[in-house]
Amino acid sequence: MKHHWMAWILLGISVLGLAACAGRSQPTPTSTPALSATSPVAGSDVMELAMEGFKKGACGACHVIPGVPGAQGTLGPDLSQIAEVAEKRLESGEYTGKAKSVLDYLHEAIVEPDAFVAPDCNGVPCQKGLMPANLGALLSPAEIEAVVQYLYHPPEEVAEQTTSVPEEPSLTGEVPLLSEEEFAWAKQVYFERCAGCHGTLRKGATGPALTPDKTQPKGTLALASIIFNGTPRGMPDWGKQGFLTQEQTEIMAKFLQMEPPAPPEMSLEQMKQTWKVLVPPEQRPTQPQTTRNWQNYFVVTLRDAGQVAVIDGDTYEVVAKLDTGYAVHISRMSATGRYVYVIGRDGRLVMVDLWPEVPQKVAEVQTCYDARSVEVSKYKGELGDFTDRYAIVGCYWPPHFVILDGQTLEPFKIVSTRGYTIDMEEYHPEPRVAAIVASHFKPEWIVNIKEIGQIWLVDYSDPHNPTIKMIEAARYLHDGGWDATKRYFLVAANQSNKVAVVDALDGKLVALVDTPAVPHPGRGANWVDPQFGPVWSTAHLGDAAITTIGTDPVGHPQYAWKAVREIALPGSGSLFIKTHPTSPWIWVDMTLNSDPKLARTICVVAKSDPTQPYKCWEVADYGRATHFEYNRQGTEVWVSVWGTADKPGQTGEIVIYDDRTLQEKERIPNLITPTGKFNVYNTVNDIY
Ligand code: DHE
Repeated sequence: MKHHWMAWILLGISVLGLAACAGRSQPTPTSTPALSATSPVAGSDVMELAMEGFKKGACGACHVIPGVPGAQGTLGPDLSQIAEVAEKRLESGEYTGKAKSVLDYLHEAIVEPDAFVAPDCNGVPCQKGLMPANLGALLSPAEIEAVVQYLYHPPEEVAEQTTSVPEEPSLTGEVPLLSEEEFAWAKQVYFERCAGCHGTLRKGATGPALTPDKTQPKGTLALASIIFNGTPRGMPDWGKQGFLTQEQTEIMAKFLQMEPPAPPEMSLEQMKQTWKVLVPPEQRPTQPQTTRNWQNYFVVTLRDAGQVAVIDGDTYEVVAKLDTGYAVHISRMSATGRYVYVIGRDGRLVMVDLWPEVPQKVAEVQTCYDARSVEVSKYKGELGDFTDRYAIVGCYWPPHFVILDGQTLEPFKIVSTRGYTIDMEEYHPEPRVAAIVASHFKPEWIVNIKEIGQIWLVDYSDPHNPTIKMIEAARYLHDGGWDATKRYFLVAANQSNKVAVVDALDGKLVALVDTPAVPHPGRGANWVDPQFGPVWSTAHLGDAAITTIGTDPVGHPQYAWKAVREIALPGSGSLFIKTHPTSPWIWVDMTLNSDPKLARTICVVAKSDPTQPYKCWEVADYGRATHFEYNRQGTEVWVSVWGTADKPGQTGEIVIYDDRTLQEKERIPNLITPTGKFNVYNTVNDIY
């Protein structure tokens, strides 16, 4: 059914003839987009017009289209054999749009893309709204017709190309211009919304690289559409969520095609200028002043308020709200549980003392411009008592970690993480520090260096002169937690679709486990599977599944460090999973799912029958459901409803469930964008 290119041009004069020749269904007379002899398009113009149409529509940014330079996109369906695919769909009855023929189908897909959304976009369901709805207006009728023809019957030499022969994307050389004001605005928005996933220098991590060689071939239209609509693999829909207007997404799209500006470095001296001891150690209480059950406090991130709330887990009262860093990210407790260390995305570390009647900030310091992780020294044993002695902050920019005094937050040691990737041994200017955990076996922190794929064991017994063992794992290390014995640390290498397992006792990598797309465990969930014994589970941003990995090399060696079970979920976009040793359930969210209903839906899986979710339900009628935490007793689960800071009544709340009956017990309303919640006792003891 393949034709020489010249023949294709000639046939372009009458697609009706071609349709018959190809044996495909013919377009209906009323809606046919086909060319005719009287069409304004004829002969070799067809190819040119098709190419112009593909370029204007930036189709190659999302699709593989043989013969179109740079068309290697994977967000939309592969269009190499779209006519055959369309024909099968029309015949099978799975198609639900209005087209009666393949040509109609192709035409409809361009001018009315949401009339039928294809079921498969490279392994994930295609997403409504992602394909720009304005192509019908943007392309001339003749261009649309030419594109339809091209896809219907690509010229022979093109049709023979396979998708396994990637074409080099070509730079357009046309860098869009922004005014100074627009550039400054876009730079700030990029830092606030995009740098976390794509990197400050845009070299990619949780999200793909966005350097000009990648973005220019996509062009403004396609980039803006992705920014506005999000993608099924976890890119948020900033336009649909109301964070960016159509015009603003275009400014962002243009910014992304320009060279990324590099932010400044930060010295120890600069950090010290921001350092404040608000209550010196000698003026702090020597025993708890409060009669509250402070070990059952929940420290709750109020993301967009730049605060944490300390909430009494017995009475549900908000005991204190304390100002912290910008877009505050996580909290970790000191080994004794008395102090909370809160890290903001702006690198500001705040230390809170939970012993006064009302919890109080006692010190703060800024350690970088962009940070995500903080941990403390926890080791107590033959080598000394390091509890509450040191803290460590992991930074995204500058790429370094900082060791601080655990009582005063005085920073005293900076270690750069710049280095070479484990796979290509290529220099990387921005290897960011992801999860950090403190070993229970040695005075060591396990520090995950995202972009180069190394897990560093940092010995803090002589913290001015730390020794570091660099373990090769996999690129894009992100978040993770201990197994139930706390000997093995499991960390997601998210864009590598792997979980790395480190033995903290022997100080070595024991496994790299393959998983579905973009594992995202938070700290994961430890439980005992009826078939496979002790396991640890992760959810996924890019796949609708929970992956379960065997963690018992002694009792169940045949399953150890293998993905033994996959549990299907109603959607992807999961961020967190949680359980408790005494609970019958595993709880999981789908926070970043592009369907608003799924984004606020949570599921529980029964440990006794882990083949499928036992129950899924929406926790609110707005916002996104995210992150779980148990109370100290392990009888309640707290879930955040992450709302919108400036929408009164819908800013966010915490919903509390009875963990045995799954019945709702209480709501703590009107919190500003609550996300992570950290119970003092559970965080100190790594219970999850
Ligand atoms: Fe997080 C953990 C990084 C977005 C809430 N997040 C982590 C960790 C890292 C990380 C490296 C592990 C820390 C550790 O254990 O030491 N997070 C990032 C990002 O780079 C990312 C993807 C994008 C960004 O721009 O920051 C990102 N994170 C988010 C959110 O949007 C969340 C949902 C809400 C928010 O804060 O904006 C969010 N991340 C959390 C939470 C944890 C976390 C609650 C800790 C989970 C736990 O139970 O330990």
